[in-house]
Amino acid sequence: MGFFEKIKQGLAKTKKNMSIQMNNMFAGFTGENEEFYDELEEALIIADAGVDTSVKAVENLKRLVKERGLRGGESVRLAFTEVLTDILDVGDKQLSLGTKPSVILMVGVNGVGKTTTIGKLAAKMTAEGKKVLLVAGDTFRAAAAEQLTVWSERAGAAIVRHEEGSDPASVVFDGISAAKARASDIIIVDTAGRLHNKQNLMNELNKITRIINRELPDADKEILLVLDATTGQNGLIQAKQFKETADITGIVLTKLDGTAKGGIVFAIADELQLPVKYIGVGESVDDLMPFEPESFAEALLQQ
Ligand SMILES: Nc1nc2c(ncn2[C@@H]2O[C@H](COP(=O)(O)OP(=O)(O)OP(=O)(O)O)[C@@H](O)[C@H]2O)c(=O)[nH]1
Ligand SMILES: [Mg+2]
Repeated sequence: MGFFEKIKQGLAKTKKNMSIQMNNMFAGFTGENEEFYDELEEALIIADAGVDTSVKAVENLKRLVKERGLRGGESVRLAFTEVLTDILDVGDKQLSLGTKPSVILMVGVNGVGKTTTIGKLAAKMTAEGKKVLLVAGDTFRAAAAEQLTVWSERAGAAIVRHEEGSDPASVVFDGISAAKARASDIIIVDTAGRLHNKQNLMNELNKITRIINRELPDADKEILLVLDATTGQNGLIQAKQFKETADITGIVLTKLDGTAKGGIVFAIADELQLPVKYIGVGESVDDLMPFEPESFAEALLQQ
């Protein structure tokens, strides 16, 4: 399956939710028509794009339609693709990992898909010839390190793990030492999504970040916040909390395949002004895709 087809398939539920009406709407577009714009706004809100972002998108479309004197439904659909692409086009979508080693720290609440995403990313990177080392920084549950070990084998990546209950920061310290000794290219650190309470979790993340900055002051670092698209607007609240504690450099939005609320990606980009760097469209190893605003908007609006 091609890249574009895969995004479309990943968005099938969202498309079904919003675009059946939308395609008819574009086809029926006849120029100045408030009802058309109201319905478009509603379709976005239904897909969880958030009220502010939906209103803004439709306002921007109205302006383009007027400026360019657009008439036909197809030209309006293309203009809307442009508007949505603009909203999604925030910051740097590439991972910035130039140094050897460089570090990816994966954070997010429990169950969002951190460990799975690490597995998928590690597989991509080892396939590109990179030496990847995984660090099992989720020491809260024994099963977490087990799960990461399975992924490390699948991906052909090394792993550093300690026993359940040990200090996550010390696993990270050992992981960094091992990466230096083995000349690894990329260190990917898994973290716990659930601790005894939220403050605990944030303190732990702080400790981990301090160790990374101390041991690798000059290394390129990405702190990726993983959000589960099926939780919709809840993900936004989580993101705001994490943003207060950590210097999040990008978002991975998982489980788009499992939701009709894929419009959340617009709210994330627009309200948080953080770049979405990857999207998860399934559970298997090749179900992680680099996020491309234009392809995403196209896939959403194309029949
Ligand atoms: N359908 C679908 N399922 C996914 C995707 N990403 C992850 N999952 C599933 O979501 C579940 C949770 O994933 P994990 O990777 O264990 O999540 P986690 O954030 O590491 O969870 P904790 O370790 O408990 O904090 C698993 O069953 C994954 O297979 C995705 O893009 N699509
Ligand atoms: Mg996990």
